[in-house]
Amino acid sequence: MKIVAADIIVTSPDRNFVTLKITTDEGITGLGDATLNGRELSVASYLRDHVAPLLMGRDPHRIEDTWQFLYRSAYWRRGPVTMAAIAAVDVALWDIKAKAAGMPLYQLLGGASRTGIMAYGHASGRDIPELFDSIRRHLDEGFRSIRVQTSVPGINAVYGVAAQPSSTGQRYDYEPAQRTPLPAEEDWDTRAYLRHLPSVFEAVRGEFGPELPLLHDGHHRMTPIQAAKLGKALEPYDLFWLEDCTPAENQEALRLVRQHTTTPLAIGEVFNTVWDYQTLIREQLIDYVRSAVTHTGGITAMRKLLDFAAQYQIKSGIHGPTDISPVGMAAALHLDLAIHNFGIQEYMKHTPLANEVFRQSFTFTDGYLHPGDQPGLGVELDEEAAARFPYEPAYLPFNRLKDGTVHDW
Ligand code: EZ4
Ligand code: CO
Repeated sequence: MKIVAADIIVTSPDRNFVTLKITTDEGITGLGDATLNGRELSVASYLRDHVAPLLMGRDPHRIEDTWQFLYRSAYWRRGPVTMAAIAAVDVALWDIKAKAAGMPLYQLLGGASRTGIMAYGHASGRDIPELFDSIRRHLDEGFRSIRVQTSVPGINAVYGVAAQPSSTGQRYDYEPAQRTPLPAEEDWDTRAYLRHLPSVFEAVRGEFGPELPLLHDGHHRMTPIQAAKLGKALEPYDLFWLEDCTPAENQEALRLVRQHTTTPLAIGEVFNTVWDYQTLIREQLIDYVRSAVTHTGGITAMRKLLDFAAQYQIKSGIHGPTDISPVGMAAALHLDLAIHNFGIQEYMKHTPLANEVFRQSFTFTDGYLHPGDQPGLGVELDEEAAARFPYEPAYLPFNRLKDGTVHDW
């Protein structure tokens, strides 16, 4: 088999998605998700201008060889744009291989290690009653694990809270990117956040009991000592995990956090290679790997990363916000089903328009996801529908402290 075409489809059904479609001389096609929220066109260009010409005539079955060729021949290694582009090629080739085999992709990864994939949903509220309503809604939808994000008195707009005001007047639900010519400005105050958050978890545990797994995302905003303090303060509420407590490109920062708290730690949605985890995994400084399949070099690289993590009893917690397209989500689900050290899967439903463009066969039943049993990934792209929604510029917000200093968002 030979690759005869590699097309890049940019579409914006409620939000931007970049999709790679690889076609073979036998007429088999494979899809890969190349979406990098707020920087979409850079990956589209990387693929269209620099990678697609290299794929022509190659044997699509040679996935490992193609991965190593794209990684090493670029000379300029790693980084979110490069690794998102390599991931898209990798996932598209796995889609082709599985379709050629007539099997759902998870069968090629070793087969199912479980019957369903535990997913967590995202509850949020501007105050406690609104938060409780949101948690109840998620429980009614079937979620059995819930991420809790909340407004903080004294801060106008906090990451992860739906229905807050925005400096640009546009916001849709939990999706933080906004279709605006400039990034929205949000405000931040770590002391106010640290004072407020434990009382929210106390209220949630009081209302919903000790059983429900609860998660929280710190979104890279604390220093190590602040993160240690928060982890300790949250211990009575038995979190499933505290995510991205510090900007973890400094892996050593987690040593200090770890010495002070038994709250489980999850990190890595902005990472893109195994090297970003080297110290974190070897020293057992985290409990969950948060990488997206789409941003960390695809299934080939994620499998290696998660096998490395497994040696240290560290589990998966694959990134799954709406900026991962249904193609990227399906790739995550096939991997989740196959690996032994699965932890939990983030899941945020896409909008009806997105579902019109990407026809999916994965299911969500009683809190558990399953990738389905269609050959390949099980996602089809409706290119006519995609063409109806042209790219729209969108940016993630950024943060300033009270005195105007730019802070981590
Ligand atoms: O802010 O994917 O845990 N999930 C997250 C996400 C990220 C977005 C950024 O594009 O932190 O909501
Ligand atoms: Co996160």
